[in-house]
Amino acid sequence: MRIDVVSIFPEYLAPLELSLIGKARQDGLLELNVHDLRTFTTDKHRTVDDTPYGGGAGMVMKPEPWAQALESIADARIADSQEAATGDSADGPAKKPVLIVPSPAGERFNQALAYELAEEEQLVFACGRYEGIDERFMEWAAARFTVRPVSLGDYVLNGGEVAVLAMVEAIGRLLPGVVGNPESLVEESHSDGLLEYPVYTKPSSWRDRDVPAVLLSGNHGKIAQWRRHEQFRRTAERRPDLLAEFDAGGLTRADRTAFGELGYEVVEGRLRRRADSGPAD
Ligand code: JB8
Repeated sequence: MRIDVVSIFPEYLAPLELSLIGKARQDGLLELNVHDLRTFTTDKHRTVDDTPYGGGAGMVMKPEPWAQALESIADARIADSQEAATGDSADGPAKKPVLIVPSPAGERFNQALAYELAEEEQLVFACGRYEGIDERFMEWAAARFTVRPVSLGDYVLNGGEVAVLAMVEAIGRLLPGVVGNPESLVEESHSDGLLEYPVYTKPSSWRDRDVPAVLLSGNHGKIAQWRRHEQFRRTAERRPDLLAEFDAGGLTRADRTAFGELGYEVVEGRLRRRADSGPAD
């Protein structure tokens, strides 16, 4: 996969040199380039922002430096892959790269979107600052890229950089060969639409607190069922919103009983809070 990030604070992306993602880059599993938006300005002051039409607080990012930056990235891609200026290769017309624009007004980022984006050949991230980027740049970019405004969560950052760090890590660890033991990807929170079960390590008794006896029993069937039901309990307690999306079609009778004790019933393959089960939180 190739990832390009454009930002007025390229140093903000320095952590992508470290740890798992840094290793993936060294190993050639991920090509990641960070570009300084100001190198695509032409005025003496390297201006990237201006006042908003219609008035209001703050500044808006000018569209032209962004268009220059993305044209240079698109040209580099064609040169790299030896494609003709038509964008056609031996495999037919090239697929549009995905342009991800972090924004509190975007669709929510989640594990499903991370898996979807991990399938792409090229991702470009445009880190806005101030009040965001002139909307005409989005319209211009839509002809060349699949544009996806994406939000990390319902809170406001000062710019897109921190969101890009999170998204590149979430996507990068799903690329083949990046995580040493791919089995750790199937046993983690959100991999099956539920939160993860609690984990314990030695000693078996610590400051008068014992590890749940079932985990020391050696009964692997009982352990699996206990863990599954802990996932249900935690998800119902902390993230009931996830249960509304959960596919309840494959639940066993024991699973349904466990959900029954948590105040849920299965209706048409979906979990629903029972009318008589009291407040959810
Ligand atoms: C200016 O909260 B955010 C976010 C906030 C931003 C910009 C981009 C993303 C640009 N403020 O995800």
